[in-house]
Amino acid sequence: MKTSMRRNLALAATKFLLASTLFFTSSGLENNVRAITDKSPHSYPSAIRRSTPVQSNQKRFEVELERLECDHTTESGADEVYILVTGKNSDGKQTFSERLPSNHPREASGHWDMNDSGNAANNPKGDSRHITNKSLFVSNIGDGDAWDLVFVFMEEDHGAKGENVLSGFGEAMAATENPYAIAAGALVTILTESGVLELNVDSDDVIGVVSLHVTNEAGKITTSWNAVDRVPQRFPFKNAFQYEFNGDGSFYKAWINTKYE
Ligand SMILES: [Ca+2]
Ligand SMILES: [Ca+2]
Ligand SMILES: [Ca+2]
Repeated sequence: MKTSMRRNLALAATKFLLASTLFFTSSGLENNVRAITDKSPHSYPSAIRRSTPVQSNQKRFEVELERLECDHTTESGADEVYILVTGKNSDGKQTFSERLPSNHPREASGHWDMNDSGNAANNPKGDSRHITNKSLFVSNIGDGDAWDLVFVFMEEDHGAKGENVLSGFGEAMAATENPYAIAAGALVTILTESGVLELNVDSDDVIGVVSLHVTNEAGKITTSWNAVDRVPQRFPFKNAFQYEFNGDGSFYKAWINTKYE
């Protein structure tokens, strides 16, 4: 993507962020808080997967990508989709950075091949229209603690092969005062300075970015979601949102939910 186009997109996304923050304050937060306190068994279809044993003053919390659907690719042929998850705990000690499906840039194991035709899901031998049930984050949250997390949906082109840009990206995000409220332009700057994105080459593309602030107050888990970049629409869904992403000419839908025990 050209620098000028990137700048225009960043500007548009910043404007959108302002608008979505207003939307969020007026209605999204209420919807979300109501959703997370719904403890009906049907809200938690699968067990929470990865974490250390939960202590009495903690809650085990998971963010799950229930489904990602490709309705328009960034390029002709399949998109190579991966997700960067990064964040920090309010305790000032714990940080988190992970690339899904694995931290192997420009290798088959480091992305999902997704396409906007057909209806295949989780296709191990070809393109998938949908990928489902991906655990994006799991942690035990202590009473009084909070996590700020950012989920960057990416499409791989000629990103740095074999270079570990993830740690630099994670460190820069952890050094950000409030990752949950990061502006679209500031995020693109961090992606560029850490080497995830490179200017003036056929670099990887940003599909869409959302962030999450989750707190544990005396056992009550509260989530707040923010549409950071390239998110034209979102709708309440279960305990989180259905997001639309349109970065770099694409159109994706992501259904994300949260659960705790
Ligand atoms: Ca691309
Ligand atoms: Ca491709
Ligand atoms: Ca590609």
